[in-house]
Amino acid sequence: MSELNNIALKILEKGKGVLAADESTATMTKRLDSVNVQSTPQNRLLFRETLFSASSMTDCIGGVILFDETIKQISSKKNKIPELISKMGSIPGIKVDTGAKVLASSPDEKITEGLDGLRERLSEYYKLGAKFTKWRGVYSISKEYPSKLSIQANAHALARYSALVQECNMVPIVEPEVLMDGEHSANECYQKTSEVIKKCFEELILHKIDLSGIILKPNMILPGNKSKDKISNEEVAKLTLKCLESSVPSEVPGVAFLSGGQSEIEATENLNLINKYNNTKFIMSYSYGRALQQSALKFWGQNIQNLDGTQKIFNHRAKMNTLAAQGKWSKDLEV
Ligand code: 5MM
Repeated sequence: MSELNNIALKILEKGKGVLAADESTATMTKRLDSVNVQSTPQNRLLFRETLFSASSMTDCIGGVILFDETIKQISSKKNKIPELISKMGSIPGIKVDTGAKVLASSPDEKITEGLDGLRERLSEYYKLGAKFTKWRGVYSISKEYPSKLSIQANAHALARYSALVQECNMVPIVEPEVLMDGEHSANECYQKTSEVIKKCFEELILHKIDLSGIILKPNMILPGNKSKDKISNEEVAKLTLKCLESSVPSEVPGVAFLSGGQSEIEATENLNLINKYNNTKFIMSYSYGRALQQSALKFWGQNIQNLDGTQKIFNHRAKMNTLAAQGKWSKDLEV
């Protein structure tokens, strides 16, 4: 077993998943504004270190994706953030893309940037303690999108990123996110997501990536958030599994879904059903941002001194998702 495969399996062992706490400052500011907390480096740190010191970090959270600001911060108890995460029994990771920008020649679409100088940044993050990384490509669905150009360009960037990350002995999380925004049906999401993922693997293979040392972070197969098409959670799970079974090479050890705007319960319920029906050899877990943090953030916004209460809410969500990653969750555990 390669060292990278070991790290990937460790992150996802025993139903553990990933806490995506890698919101850029602009996104984190939106999140904090929504709960009326001022977005300062200290407040961003306080909320995040509260989560990173919660007990579920040991039992449920196999890895944390950090943002550049956070990986360099020192906690109120004088721990470097990656050290705090490691002490809790989890693995620190880092988002290394520099964001999705307008794609020249197809200005309604996005291309993720950040390859220039990436080798040097990776070696700095490695020294700071990161063992894995993340890069997110974003695709929207409409009649003409995602275009062949955006599918090709983002896959190419994800592959070049992955090659540099593995060269630096870290595990790349490969995140092609087909957005939920729009009126499209679940079937259209299935078709487009399959095309996107297949192209990513075509490029990853071309760039000689060790597929046993990556984690795929895809969206689930869902109808658009403005769609008339409504499907059951069972259908979401079955379509998602069908899509991944036919587009992900068998060497890949695991999949960690993004939540993509689903409610906390929906993201947990769908993950649970995916695991109930999973006949593939892939581990199916979570790498949630909003679906792990939303309730905790809302509570903290109203009770900024109550760190125990904030952790309690976060611990519950982490526990529910870790049960779901083993197909052991049920609705009555939510009360
Ligand atoms: C946590 O949000 C991440 C960073 O977003 P920005 O760079 O736009 O600030 C994002 O990449 C996240 O890791 C994934 O989209 C999954 O998060 P959700 O909330 O969809 O589970």
